[in-house]
Amino acid sequence: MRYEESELRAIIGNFIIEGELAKIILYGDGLINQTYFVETAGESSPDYILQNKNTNIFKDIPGMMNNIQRVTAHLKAKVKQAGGDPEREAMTVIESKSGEPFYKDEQGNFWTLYLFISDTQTYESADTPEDAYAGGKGIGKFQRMLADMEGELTDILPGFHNMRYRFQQWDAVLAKDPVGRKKELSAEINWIESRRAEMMDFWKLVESGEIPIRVTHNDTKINNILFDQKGEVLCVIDLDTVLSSTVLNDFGDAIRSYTNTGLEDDPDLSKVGMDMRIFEGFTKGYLSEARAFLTESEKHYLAFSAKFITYEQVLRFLMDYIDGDNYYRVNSEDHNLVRTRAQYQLLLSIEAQMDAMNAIVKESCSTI
Ligand code: ADP
Ligand code: GN1
Ligand code: MG
Repeated sequence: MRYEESELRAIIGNFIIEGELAKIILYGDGLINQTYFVETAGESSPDYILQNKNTNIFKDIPGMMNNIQRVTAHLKAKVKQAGGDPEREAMTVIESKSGEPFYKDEQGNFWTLYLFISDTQTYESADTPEDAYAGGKGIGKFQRMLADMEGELTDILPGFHNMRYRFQQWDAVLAKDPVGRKKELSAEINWIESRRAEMMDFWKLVESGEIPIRVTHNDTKINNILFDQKGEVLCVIDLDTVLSSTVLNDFGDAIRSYTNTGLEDDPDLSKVGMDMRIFEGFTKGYLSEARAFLTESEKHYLAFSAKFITYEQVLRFLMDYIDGDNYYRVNSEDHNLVRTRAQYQLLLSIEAQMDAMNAIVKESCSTI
């Protein structure tokens, strides 16, 4: 839904902001929330980022914002300790006039406001191993700073990267086949079924505690990092999905998006594949920060996590297609199927390069 400027002004009136409101413009390339840049008059007052939260996906905004406040408070303390600027190196949540980290309007829509972090750049893809190294370092540092945060976060997206839960959803959708699409998908369904046992074997290690649960970001795409003008990572943003999970999900999902030579939904499968140079850059950057806290089991499954998350993405796109396209925004009737096939192509490329990926992880663990 698009809002008029007068409506947005009224919404911002419910938050405590510094300075006088100048203008509000639609902003960024996010796919989930509606984001606006809020400019105030003059140099002395900060600008802001206003977001209309997607309540179809996020059912517990108060729980989500409580998680974000805990995470940002912890990050800010770490940044201060290291002599950095806590308002630039961590997100700052602005409270509403009633003291809540969000504003709920009369229609039940949820709005959040953050300090705008100025003089930054964002990227849509990692063009060079150096970009990938910087991104990997950013995610590794984010996890390192949160590694000693006490207590689990509220699970606001139950089962998000949980393979047991995903298979429950999968079995239910296949049994229901609500729009009759299953009959043409025997090859695609077999892609999932033929790897089911391998994926569950890994997930059981998370369930048994062999692979630890930590604070994780869960949406580690490159456009969720703000870089400074020199190309160094400044701040990890888009904290909507911070959860207690395995750090391997963050590594795997970043590899899935950074290393793909094609698009996530590329109809031309010859363009899709994993670029090993980008894998190497991201992995080295990540391990330069994460090597210090990762356990041997986590290091052992690092390369595998890229396969795991890419497989999960194939499953999620295919499941949404069979379900009749209820979750992901689609541009055409077969968009989720196109996405499924493109992500499967990426999965095959990852599988074919697994030995080389493991060798890079091993080398990077011992030489950094
Ligand atoms: P979505 O959940 O829809 O992906 P994001 O939270 O990632 O939304 O925000 C969308 C875009 O807005 C980001 O990619 C970034 O360019 C910009 N952005 C978000 N928060 C800030 C901030 N605090 N300071 C500067 N830019 C921001
Ligand atoms: C969704 O909107 P975006 O692209 O940041 C999804 C991710 C998927 C991704 C695939 C909350 O994230 O898990 O990997 O699409 N986010 C949610 O592009 O489901
Ligand atoms: Mg985003």
